[in-house]
Amino acid sequence: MEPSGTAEAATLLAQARRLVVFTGAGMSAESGVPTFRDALTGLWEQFDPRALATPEAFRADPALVWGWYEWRRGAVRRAEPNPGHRAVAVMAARVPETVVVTQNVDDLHERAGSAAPIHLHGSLFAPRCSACAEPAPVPGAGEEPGEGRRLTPPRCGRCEAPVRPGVVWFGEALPEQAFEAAVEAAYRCDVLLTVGTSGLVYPAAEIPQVAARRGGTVIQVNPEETPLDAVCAVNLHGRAARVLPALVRGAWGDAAAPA
Ligand code: BV8
Ligand code: ZN
Repeated sequence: MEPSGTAEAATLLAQARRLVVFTGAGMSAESGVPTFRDALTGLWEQFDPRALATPEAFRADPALVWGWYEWRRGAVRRAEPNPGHRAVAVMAARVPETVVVTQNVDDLHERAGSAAPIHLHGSLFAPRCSACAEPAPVPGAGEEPGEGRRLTPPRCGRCEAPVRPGVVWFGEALPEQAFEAAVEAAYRCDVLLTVGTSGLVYPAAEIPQVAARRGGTVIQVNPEETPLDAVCAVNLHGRAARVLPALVRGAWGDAAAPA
C-alpha cells in the first residue's frame, strides 16, 4: 500500500517543468549501502562515521581511514541501483528540466542512467593527492578489501604525498561549482523531491529550504520524520525503492515505471 499523499505528489510531478531530485543515504539503503545512521561494523565499529570522515582522522591514521573508504567503494561496486534510482532516471527523461543533487558518494544514480548528478560531497571514485590534489588512479574492481582492514594509502605520482578519497570531509568546504549549481537549480525549480536524507548536514540541507523559500513545491520521501517535514507540501512516509516507482506510475502510467 503506497503512503497517503502519493497520488497528490504524482500529480505535482506530472505538472513539473523544472525538477530537482535531492538525495541522501536512504536513497541507496535498499541497494545494501549502509546509511550514515547505520552503526559501523568490524574494525570501525568503535568509531562514529562523522569522526572518521574528517581530515584530522586521516592525518592521525591514514591507513584506518583509507581502508574504510576502500571497503566502502568495494561495497558500492558489489551493490546494484534499486528501482528508486531507476525511477529518478525516468523522471529526468519525462520532466523537461531535471537536476539530480546527491549527498551520496556512490555511483548508483549514474549506473541507473541519471546523467551527471551533482555530487555535493564528492565521490568514492575520484581519489586525489592529499597535498597537490593531483588525481590518482582508482584501484581496480576486486582490489578493494572484502572485510575491513587498515590499508596504507598509495603515494601521489607527482609529489609522493599520501592519496586521499575524493570526498568532502566534515570541516571541509563543498566543491564551489557543485554547490552553486545545486543552489541555482533549487532557486529555479517548481518541484523539489527530497529522498532519504535526515536533513542534518549543512550546507547541503539548505537546498530543499532554498526551493521552499522560492515558492517551489517540496515533496519528501522518508520512512521517518525529519526537520525537513516543516518545509514540505507532501511527506510520503515510505521507502525510496517502492515510493519513487509508484510516483512515476501515478504521473506517467504503468508503462513509464522502471522494471
Ligand atoms: C563545512 C562525504 C565549513 C564523506 C559527508 C552545527 C550546525 C550546523 C552545521 C554544522 C554544525 N557544526 C558543524 C557543522 C558543519 C557540518 C555539519 O553539518 N555537521 C552536522 C553533523 C551538524 N558540515 C560540514 O562540516 C560541511 N563543511 O561546513 O565546512 C567550511 C566552509 C568554508 C571553508 C572551510 C570549511 C561538510 C559536510 C559534508 C561531510 N561529508 N559525506 C563520506 O561519505 O564519508 S556528509 C554524509 O553524511 C553524507 O554525504 C550525508 O550528507 C550525511 C548523512 O546524511 P544523510 O544522507 O541524510 O543520511 P543519514 O544516514 O543521516 O539519514 C538517512 C535518512 O534516510 C534517514 O532520515 C532515514 O530515515 C532515511 N531512510 C532510511 N532508509 C530509507 C530512507 N529513506 C528512504 N528510503 C529508505 N529505504
Ligand atoms: Zn601530490
